[in-house]
Amino acid sequence: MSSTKSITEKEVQTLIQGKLSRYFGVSPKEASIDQIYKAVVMSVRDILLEKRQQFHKVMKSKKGKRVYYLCMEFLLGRSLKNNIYNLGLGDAYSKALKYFNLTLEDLYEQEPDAGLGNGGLGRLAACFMDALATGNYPAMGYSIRYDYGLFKQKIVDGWQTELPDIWLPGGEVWLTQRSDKSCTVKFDGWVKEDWTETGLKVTYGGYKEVEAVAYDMMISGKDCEAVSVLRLWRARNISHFDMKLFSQGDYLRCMQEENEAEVISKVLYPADDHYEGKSLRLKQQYFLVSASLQNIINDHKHRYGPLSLLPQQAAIHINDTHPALAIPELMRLLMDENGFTWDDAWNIVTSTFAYTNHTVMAEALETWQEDLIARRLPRIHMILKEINRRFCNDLWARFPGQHQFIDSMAVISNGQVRMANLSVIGSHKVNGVSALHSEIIKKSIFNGFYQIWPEKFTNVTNGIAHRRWLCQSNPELCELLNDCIGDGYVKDAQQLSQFKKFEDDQSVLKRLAEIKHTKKKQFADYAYKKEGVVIDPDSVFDVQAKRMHEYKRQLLNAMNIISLYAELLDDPNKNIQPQTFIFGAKAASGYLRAKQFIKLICFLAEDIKKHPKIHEKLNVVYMENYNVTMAETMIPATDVSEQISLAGKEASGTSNMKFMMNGAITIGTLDGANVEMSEVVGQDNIFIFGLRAEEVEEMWSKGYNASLQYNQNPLIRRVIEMMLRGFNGESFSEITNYLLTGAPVADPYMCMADFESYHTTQKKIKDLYAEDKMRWSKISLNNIAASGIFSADRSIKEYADNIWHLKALKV
Ligand code: 26V
Repeated sequence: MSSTKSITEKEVQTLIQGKLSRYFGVSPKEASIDQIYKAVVMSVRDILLEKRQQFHKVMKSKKGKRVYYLCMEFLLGRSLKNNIYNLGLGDAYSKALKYFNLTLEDLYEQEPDAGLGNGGLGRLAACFMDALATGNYPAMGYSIRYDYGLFKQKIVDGWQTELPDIWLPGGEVWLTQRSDKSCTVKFDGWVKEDWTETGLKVTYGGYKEVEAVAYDMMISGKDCEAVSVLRLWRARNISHFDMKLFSQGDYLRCMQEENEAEVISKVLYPADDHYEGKSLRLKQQYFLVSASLQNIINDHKHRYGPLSLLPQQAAIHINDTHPALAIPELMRLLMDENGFTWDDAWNIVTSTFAYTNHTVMAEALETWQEDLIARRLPRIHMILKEINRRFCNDLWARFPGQHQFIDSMAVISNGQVRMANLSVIGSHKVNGVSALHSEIIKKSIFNGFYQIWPEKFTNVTNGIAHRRWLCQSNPELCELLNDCIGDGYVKDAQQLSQFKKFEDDQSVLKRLAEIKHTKKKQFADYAYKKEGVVIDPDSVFDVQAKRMHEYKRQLLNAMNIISLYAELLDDPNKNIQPQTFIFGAKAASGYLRAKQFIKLICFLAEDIKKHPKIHEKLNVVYMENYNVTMAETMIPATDVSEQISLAGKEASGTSNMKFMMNGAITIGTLDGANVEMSEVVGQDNIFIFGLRAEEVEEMWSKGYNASLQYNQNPLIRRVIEMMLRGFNGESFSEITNYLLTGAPVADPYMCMADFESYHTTQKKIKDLYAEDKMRWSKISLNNIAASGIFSADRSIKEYADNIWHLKALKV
């Protein structure tokens, strides 16, 4: 296969010019920047398509196994820079663009973020597509082509408001419509069962059909043969115009039907914190699952023939429970459309699926009302009942009389369908996303299943696409790394460990500090341009960037800032390390508590500004509309990474890994992947504080008393007092009530229990920054050197080896 690196500047220029003339009818001189951006994307897309086709040929001839990754979210961000970097085309494109009087950076700025995800779960899926391609694994992701991605956040007077994210005008150019892959998905209607000589015959009638139209996006890997494909489904009304209705003048009904079908792929659900049993969400899930499985089955039959071979040829991954209806849907397709018996179908299903759990938060666990499923998906409902009946029968035989134990594992109970239980029962492997989380699920939500099938449970610690999060967003640091250890880490992140040899090299440490300063200046410029805020790059940048949620405890961070503010109000001349606390976070639109936290932080920021002398030392910045692209400039500029969730609640976290790899020093609890970070980097190079997961459990079982913390700690009292008195003219009594007297429990995420420990650890980390810059750089270097294990390449290899039994394709 010819390498894309051999494509010349001249060829690129001709490609772009061709696109401009063919699609926009303009010459290079007449073209607008938007047209040039699109022409450039089209040219990259062509290169990717060509590469994919060649890989496809090899895949076909080798008849190897493939992995299909089902996920309701892919938080991709921008793609142009990633693809040009991965394909090694930076030089050719930069030079070709001179002819158009543009730089690559100009064009990167034209691209909207593809924000088809909420947070960690969706970004992980995107990072995995990159690692799959780089590892030469034959892979396909499936999701929905939402018209609107995650909302745009606008903060008006401290209050978050949401605006639609219209990404398609600039983003669609990455997508190739595949009319040949369309299929239909059926909803509603009735099911009739007839016992015939050959067995049970199921007839499904009276349904409404929706067309699923495929759109493919190619995702490149680095210096490899493979290209991953992300197939996104769009819902389209089947009969565009019912002419009869139309000629009778029933235009509105006609339109309404079209609307009902197409609304399925209109918008991404903007919550990742609590589950709501909405009919539209159920339809989205089934739409994704049904279209994808039909597609997988058709391809399989076309390529290999008998479906009995499916488990040898396909690994299908259920990413969180959102695509769990894939389990009954594959049963349906095998039995109703391909004549399999229940037992044979069930064998295929349970050897094909694997499932990842991403949360233990009770309110995020999906349970659908049984009657909603019965109405919308009558055939799936029947199959679910049968899965449940057979499973419970088996359990009764094994555990006679243990009613409660059996009920806790049932798929259907009390009129609710439990998707997590379904996912475990229908999969051959179940994994958590960090060592701690994988232990917790075995002890808590899946304990019963763990007793029955201990071998089913495993761990794969999350990882990040380090080529995006390090190589592309921090080229300055990569230059230093290249000088010290060569560039082997680009394809093998574990080689970052060689950087440790330089921990006492003063010139390297000095360069590291300079690079951080450069990245901080870049971010300060960006923040000024974007939001008009002034940030001092000589202050320490302390960053918490992630979804706004009680369990992530941005409130604990705010409480510590308030205590610093109190100290400086008492003594404005106090000599402290100037600090900038930066927040980036969206709240789910209906999550009022999270919105109050945003307001608290914004008003606190305003209040501090009223004291210029204090403001010089203590600055709070709330960055509006945090997204992937913002993260790419914010993370490399960070000195202190805040990973302060209540222990036991954050399944893994992935921003913690991105910060670490960019040399930030972590202040965090022993939660999620922080535990493994502290193991690999060593206690001396991370600032751990607070209760451990088992201490949290113990405290709850004994009865957590929030007001005790308040009574015992004068600093907490002062903080609460200040919140009550208010900032920027507004009292935050709802938050103080939440902490002190909240129902059903006060301070449910134990901000007060961890306050003291957090506050002292904050002081330690800031003192270190103020007093010993060389030691700071040394710790920073150690974090970079130890971070290689958190590459998504490693995670994907573990999935491939231990869960999917998938081999990389050697070309
Ligand atoms: C839940 C729900 C509930 C219903 C409404 C829509 C919706 C959308 C997403 C979710 C999933 C929440 C789970 C999640 O995002 N977990 C995060 O997964 C990351 C990747 O494994 C992990 O690093 C984070 O710790 C974990 O919170």
